[in-house]
Amino acid sequence: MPPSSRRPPRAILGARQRHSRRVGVKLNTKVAIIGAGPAGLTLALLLQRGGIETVVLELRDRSYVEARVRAGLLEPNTVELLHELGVGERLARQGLEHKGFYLRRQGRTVHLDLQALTGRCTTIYGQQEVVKDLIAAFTERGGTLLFNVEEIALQGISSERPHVSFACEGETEELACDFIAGCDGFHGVSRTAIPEEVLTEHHVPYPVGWLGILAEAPPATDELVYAWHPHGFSLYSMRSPSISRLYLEVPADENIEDWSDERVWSELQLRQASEGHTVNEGPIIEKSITSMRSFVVEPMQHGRLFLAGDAAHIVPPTGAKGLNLAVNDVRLLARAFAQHYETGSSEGLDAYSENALRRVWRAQDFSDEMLHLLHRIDGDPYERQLQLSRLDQLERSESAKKCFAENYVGLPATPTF
Ligand code: FAS
Ligand code: PHB
Repeated sequence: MPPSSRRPPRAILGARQRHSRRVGVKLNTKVAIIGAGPAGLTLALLLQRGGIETVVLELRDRSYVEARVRAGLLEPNTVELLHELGVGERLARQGLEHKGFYLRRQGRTVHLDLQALTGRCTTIYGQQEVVKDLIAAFTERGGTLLFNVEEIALQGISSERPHVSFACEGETEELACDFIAGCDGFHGVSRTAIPEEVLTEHHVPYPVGWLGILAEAPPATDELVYAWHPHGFSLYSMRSPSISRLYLEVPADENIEDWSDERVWSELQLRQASEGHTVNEGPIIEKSITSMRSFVVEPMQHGRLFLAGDAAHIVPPTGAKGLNLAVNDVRLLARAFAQHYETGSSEGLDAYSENALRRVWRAQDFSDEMLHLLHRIDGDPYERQLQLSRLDQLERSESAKKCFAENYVGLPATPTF
């Protein structure tokens, strides 16, 4: 399908008619999904597989959504679900399966063997590749996905028949539905549709950020390297045998202009240094600073609006949990919708928020632990010594390694967790 132009291709219009009977200006569906990121698209495919109609509304155009560089590490639960949905072919071919990762401090490198400790592995496969695979499968299977949608507004979320008004192609439309899934990320509109007094917001901004680069350089390591250094944290990751992805801890208010490519490489060489190890350098094709925060909103549901992914929670990317949590949320939500349409029971829907939050808080705790284990933050000498002691314990203690590894790969998925 051609990248989206301002006028949605006939197919989508056709699909729109097919999946929504136009009644006057009203469109109808069962579940309106706001946002075509990993959460919204995975939910759309899960419901499509169960024969539950959806319409996905996305603010940006297709090429933008498919080019956005973000996550890169997939938990085994996520990989299993993508295969289950029949969108794992390219992932199987191009994904890099990692049996473990390295922890480095003061030139000393320890390998955590995830497979030996948990029986499971992680996979490196770029988020934008996941999004491409999900969009292709959903639209090829006849799904309704509208890009360039503006002025989205949610109404009647506490009523039996909520609806979403939006503008597309300069036309104002109204989409009536049974349920709305707010998968529009941290800056989306869904969460704001819930009355403030209903929600509890937990927000922890961190005084550090990550300067991330994508470089055309073959990774000089077979698995990820998380490095502790007096100057601050660094991470050696990758996207393919020819593309490296690297991160440097910087102060939260750092200005990217102050970081020439030379300065980035020399700081990475310093922080990642270890006997016989250097960082392979090459042309930097993407360079950005990501702020760090922890955010959780409770509950993740109000009336017939259900939040999933970054719309409800943000974790610092240290533990690589964001995308994996988004997929876990919609795995639980899709089960609950299927139960509702098959049996009329709302048991799963009523328990969705509590079930999803159980894994969200686990990931929050682990991501916060990894951040405080490896980042310089304010450089407090006492805290730095505690970090080195924790890293030393991770080298010596099998039970510490096992607990860390279990959190890193993510505990197996269950119907309620
Ligand atoms: P997303 O933000 O991905 O998607 C929301 C969608 O909604 C977007 O397409 C947006 O355009 C759309 N939208 C927004 N407002 C809208 C509106 N009003 N109307 C319609 N649509 C709207 N996570 C990991 O698991 N592993 C990692 O390695 C990792 N690394 C990261 C590195 C960086 C630099 C960053 C920034 C994040 C990283 N993350 C990582 C976290 C990240 O990947 C998110 O958790 C993930 O994108 C969440 O997916 P969604 O909830 O679908 O939200
Ligand atoms: C990434 O490759 O983007 C990545 C990997 C592991 C992390 C965070 C980010 O912990």
